[in-house]
This record gives sequence, structure tokens and C-alpha cells, in this order.
Amino acid sequence: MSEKNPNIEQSMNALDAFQIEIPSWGFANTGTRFGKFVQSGAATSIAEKFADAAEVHRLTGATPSMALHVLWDMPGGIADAARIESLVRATGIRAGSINPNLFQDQRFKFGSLCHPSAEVRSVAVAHMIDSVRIAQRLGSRDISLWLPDGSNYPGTQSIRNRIAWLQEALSETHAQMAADQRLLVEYKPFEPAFYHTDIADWGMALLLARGAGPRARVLVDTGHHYAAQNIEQIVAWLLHAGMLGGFHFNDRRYADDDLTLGSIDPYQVFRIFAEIQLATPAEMASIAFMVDQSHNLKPKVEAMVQTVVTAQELWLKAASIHREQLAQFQQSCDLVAAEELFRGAFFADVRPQLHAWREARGLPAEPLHALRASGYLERIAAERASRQMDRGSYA
Ligand code: AFD
Ligand code: MN
Ligand code: MN
Repeated sequence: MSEKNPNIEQSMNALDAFQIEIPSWGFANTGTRFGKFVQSGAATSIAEKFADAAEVHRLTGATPSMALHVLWDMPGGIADAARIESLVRATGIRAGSINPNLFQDQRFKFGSLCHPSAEVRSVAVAHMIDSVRIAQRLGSRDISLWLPDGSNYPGTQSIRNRIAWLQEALSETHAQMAADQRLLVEYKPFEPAFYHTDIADWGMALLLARGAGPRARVLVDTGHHYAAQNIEQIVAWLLHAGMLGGFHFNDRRYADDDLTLGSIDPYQVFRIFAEIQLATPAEMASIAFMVDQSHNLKPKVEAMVQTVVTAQELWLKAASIHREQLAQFQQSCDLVAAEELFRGAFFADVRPQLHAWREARGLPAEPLHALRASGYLERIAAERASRQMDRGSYA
């Protein structure tokens, strides 16, 4: 490996800034459309989700907030905010982004914010505004919208009308936000709709966010891209446009598979992180790093720790790139030298620095090993086994 990298101290500091929000739904039993495998240790209540999030943060030191899904975590809406606030106080885990749910209400069969019926659209907009109110009450900066709307057959819906209705709904929602809040607009090429999805790519999300108002941004879910797409280039464009709001970390082999970050293509994650780390401090401060996973097969808490430590390792690899040297090679078009330096950082073993960073903060050098040795997994499985039931996906 090359001589000691003068950037290491800087990259260690980079880890301090690399805070990752984890999803409440990542701790509960979920499944695929073909069924689910119930786990004895899965969280069966919002209190257990907060407990699991606190355990992940205790071990990693990098996950101080938990994203909430309004209908799953707060079925009573804002009336449940007091419960959330008490769990925040008890666990030290902050309430993170608020995620509206526009994909389970039977009225949304043909769409929610894009439904041809103005009455149904108003129900969906009311849910968005409820989510804004919940975020205001809990002190959450971001309302993070994933819109499942679309259609399954050509000719069955007006794509243009749905664009207009969606623009109107997002403007209405944005107008209800406080000055310190943001609306994150996520895109996804397909699923649950299989012919057209109303927010299918980053361009649509960008136009919608720009039209909604000055505090809307684009959220990039790493799994929401076709196989050939260059995600780091999309990230560079959104950063350049000042419109990158955040990420949902996961990986995919074929579609929106929600596999563990870096499990299929760690080099792609490294390239995305390398692009992000070119952001200015102001840009970086406005990027929300989140995990979006809910494993059907992997044990929930173990999978979450695995994702976080993988993200930290790849983040540190990217931060150890000799930027000045790379810029010189790029400027002189010294292709092989530039590539060898760039991918050399990916191949570098940064685990010693990771261990040093953790030990300097009183954290276990290997969080996964510490989790297995802690007895936490056995304890929650024993406590929760009798409470598991098949309540349908995303219970
Ligand atoms: C599903 C969607 C999308 C969304 C997440 C949480 O594909 O990624 O962000 O659920 O609502 O994974
Ligand atoms: Mn997502
Ligand atoms: Mn997804």
C-alpha cells in the first residue's frame, strides 16, 4: 500500500460527520409479496424498534436517529407523538425523517396524490399534511415521500394529468412546512406499478421538487435504478444543482431488492461516496444519510449493524483518496495513474483506522462481534417470540 496517507486524520474526522439514520421498519417483520418469514427477535412495537435502534447506536456510534413510518409507527397519527417523545427521552434516539404511507389505504388503488378523483387526492394530501404536522411536533427536519403511484397498462391513465395533480399536491404540502423543514422526493423506476410510475427517475423527482418549493430536494434510494445507470453521475448532477436531499442505502441485483448495502456492488457504493465527498461543507450538511432495508431472511438487528459498519468502511475508503494527486492526474489525463490512485483507495484496508476511530470513542472495534457477544439477540428473541404474528407485510 502507498506511504502513510496524510488524509487519514481528515478521514477519521469524516467518520465523525457520517451519521446514518436507520429505519424503524428495518426492525419489524416484513416480507416479500410471496410471504414473510417471521423472526422471533423482530420488533413488535414502536418501543422495541427504539430499543433496537438504541442498541445499533450503542455499538456503532453512528446512528442517532430513526426514520418513522407514519401509519406503522404512529397509527393514531399525531396523537401518538407523546409516546414517541417519551421513547426518544428513554432511549436517546431522535425521531428522524417522517415517512408518509400512500400505498396501503384501499382508496389509493388507482393512485393517491395522482388519483383521477379529486376527492381521493384530497385524502392523500391530508395525509401528507398530517405528516408535516407530526414532523413539526417531533422536531423532524425531513418529510420523506416515496410515492407508489402509477399504472399497470398502457392507455389506462393520463400521464400528463397525473403530473399536474402531483405538482399541485406537492406545492400544497410544501406550503404547510415550517422554514426549517424539507420535503424529500424519492424516485423509483417501477413497483408496485408495472407500466408507469409517476415519479420514476431523478429527472422527474428534480422537476417536481423544484416545482414544489425552495425546501424540496431529491432523495436517492441506491436500489432504485436500472442495472446500467451511473448512480454516482446522478449524485454529481444533483449536488451540482443543489438538490441532493439524501440517500436510502441498500443494494440490488435485479430490482428494488433492498439487499445489504455493498453486498452486490461495493465499488459502486465507494464511487457514490467518493462523489459525495466532493461536496462543499454546506452541501454535505444538507445530505441526509439513511438506511432503507427490511430483511426477510437476515436477522434484523444484526443486518442493521452490518449495513452501518459496511457504510462506515466504504466511507473511510472514499475519504482516503488523495484528492490533490487525483486532480493532477485528471487534469493531465494520466488515465492509468488516476485510475490506479482511485481504485487503490477502494482496495485499501481501512479497518485499522476504523478500529482506532471506534476505540477512541469507547466503541467496540468490531460492532458485529460485540452484538453477538452481548446476549441482546438472545434476550429479545426470548422476550418477543410469543408476540410474533403474521400481520401482513410491513406490520
Ligand atoms: C419501499 C420503497 C421505498 C421507500 C420505502 C419506505 O421501495 O424505497 O423509501 O419502502 O417507505 O422500500
Ligand atoms: Mn427508499
Ligand atoms: Mn425501495
